[in-house]
Amino acid sequence: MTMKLHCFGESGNAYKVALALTFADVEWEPVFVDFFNGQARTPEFRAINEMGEVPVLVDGDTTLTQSGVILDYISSKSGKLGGKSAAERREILRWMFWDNHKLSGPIGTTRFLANFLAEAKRPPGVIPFMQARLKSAYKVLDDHLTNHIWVVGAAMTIADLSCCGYLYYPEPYGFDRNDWPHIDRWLDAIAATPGWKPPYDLMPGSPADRA
Ligand SMILES: N[C@@H](CCC(=O)N[C@@H](CS)C(=O)NCC(=O)O)C(=O)O
Repeated sequence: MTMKLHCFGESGNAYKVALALTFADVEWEPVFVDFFNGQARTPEFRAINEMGEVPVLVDGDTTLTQSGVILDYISSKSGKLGGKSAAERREILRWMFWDNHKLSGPIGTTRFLANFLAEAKRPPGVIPFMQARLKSAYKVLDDHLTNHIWVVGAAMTIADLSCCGYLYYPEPYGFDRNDWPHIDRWLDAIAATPGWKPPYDLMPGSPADRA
């Protein structure tokens, strides 16, 4: 049965899932959520996800939210992109929790403020504050990748896909690949995987639609 991914192009958290579905050779189709016109706040959407967030994955009778949970489900169900031992699986979880808290979460907010919120509504000082904190996170990842080809183990896993989700987006939010050579090498390696596409080619909706 075809899995349905409720998503929109700008969502880095949905992009992680779209990449995992693609790389795991799962049959899936996107269901566009009109986030910028408030669809995620409607009662109809809250009935699918009480948290009012994308991504949502629907697989038959199973509905899942939170990208980390969804990535774990895809990996368990497909037998791909997972750890090779209990210790590796824990290490994958460790990096996915770190990503949600220190990397993807703050990037999502910073990128939204810097690109999608009207300039007049941007709270002064918040963007530079977030960017300074994010620099520490980029350094943690870049340092880790100096002596690891992949985030965990000897092959690409859902930990890589969780951490990379936002780093391919073109809008400026303070991350420049040229500053982080090991992240740069690792992003190239993920992008060389068959089926990889940039976010706005893999999911419906992009800033161009609102231009
Ligand atoms: N921790 C969640 C974060 C999900 C999230 O923040 N999604 C954004 C889009 S990328 C969203 O739908 N936000 C709606 C809102 O904050 O109102 C995950 O990993 O799935």
